[in-house]
Amino acid sequence: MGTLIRRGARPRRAPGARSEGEDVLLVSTSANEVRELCAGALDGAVLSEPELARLLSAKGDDAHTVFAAARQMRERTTGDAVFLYGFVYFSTYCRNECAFCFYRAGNDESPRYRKTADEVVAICRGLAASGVVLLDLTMGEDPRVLADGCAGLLDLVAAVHDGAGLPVMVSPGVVPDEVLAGLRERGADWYALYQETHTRDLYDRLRVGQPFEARAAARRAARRAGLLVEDGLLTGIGDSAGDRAHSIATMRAEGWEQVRVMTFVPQAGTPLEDVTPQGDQAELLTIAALRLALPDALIPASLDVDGIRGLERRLDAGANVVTSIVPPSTGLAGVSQAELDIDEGYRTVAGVLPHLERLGLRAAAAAEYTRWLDGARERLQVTT
Ligand code: SAM
Ligand code: MD0
Ligand code: SF4
Repeated sequence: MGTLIRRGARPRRAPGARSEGEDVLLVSTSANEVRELCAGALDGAVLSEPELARLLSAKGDDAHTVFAAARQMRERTTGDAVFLYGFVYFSTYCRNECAFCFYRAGNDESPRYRKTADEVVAICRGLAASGVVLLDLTMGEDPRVLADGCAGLLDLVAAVHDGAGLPVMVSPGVVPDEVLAGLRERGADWYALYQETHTRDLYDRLRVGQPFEARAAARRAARRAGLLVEDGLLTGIGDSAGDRAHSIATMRAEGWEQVRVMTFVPQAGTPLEDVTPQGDQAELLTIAALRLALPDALIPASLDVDGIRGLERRLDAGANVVTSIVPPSTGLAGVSQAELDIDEGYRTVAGVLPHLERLGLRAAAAAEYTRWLDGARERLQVTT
């Protein structure tokens, strides 16, 4: 991996003795370093983990330099197009005990429901008519849906694929390799499975009782089955800039087609409910660093963290997808914000469009998204 900065050439601060003049020098050194790293990334340099961590620690004007570079990178790949994804959390039952999740098995406070296939297809048709370009079918690890070789899930994907006429993403948790192949056969395009962190000991505290390797292996199996893959991380759960840099480098090495980051939202009734919520600066810098490290990847701005008011910040950081568009009045929940902005109708295509317009961006049409998918599959064939 290339190192952009010749570290020996940088001015050094004498320990304990910092004059006013040196402060100025330090500030401009830091600004120069961030600018140099961003320029290097835009020139095609592969940033090392320490360099990514440096970008992730940028503050004030330096952070704005990183966001501006990320926007420039996005402009080169998907231009002003933004892909809007519909989100259907069709079963909130789960057998797992993820420490961060509202829907962990032991939590009595979360709403539990399971939609029928007919209900899901009707919701998906409505979402398609509203202008989304993809349908993300998400579930807790619901034993009923996973029974009999995941028959319920496979049938549902076929019904949505045939009935709604849009690309489909499936977010079912870890499923066996043959089920991944079955999902592809029934028309699924994407498999989403987030590691949350690629730092093993932190992972073990978050995804309690779920082997680290099994999750990583499921994504690779999905790719072999012909699915495009999304990985992602959580921030604000005890991760450092170094951990985030490691996640970015790991996801870059795998070359996933979509990568995401979400800020942890503390949930009632869970072991992490009293964690002090972090602002979203770490998430925004991670979006930007992801954009610089994986220029071709789709990167979501999720409405599921801070609702519609957080959207423009995430797009300004280099995201080119809006996720967690949920139709109002259907009884559907979000994952980390179960209710925020849903029944108000802000998490809809109509709610999102004015924000895109203000930023000089536009919602891509379904045909444009299909072309993006075709291009991604072609790139995959060249590299694997
Ligand atoms: N049950 C499946 C699984 O866990 O893979 C599918 C659901 S998955 C799409 C839910 C994702 O939402 C998690 O992987 C995590 O990244 C995010 N999430 C869950 N709880 C969250 C919280 N409290 N704050 C922020 N993000 C959260
Ligand atoms: C989102 N609530 O996009 C959804 C979810 C699952 N593939 C995505 C985390 O924010
Ligand atoms: Fe279940 Fe997914 Fe929540 Fe973990 S993150 S408890 S697997 S719904």
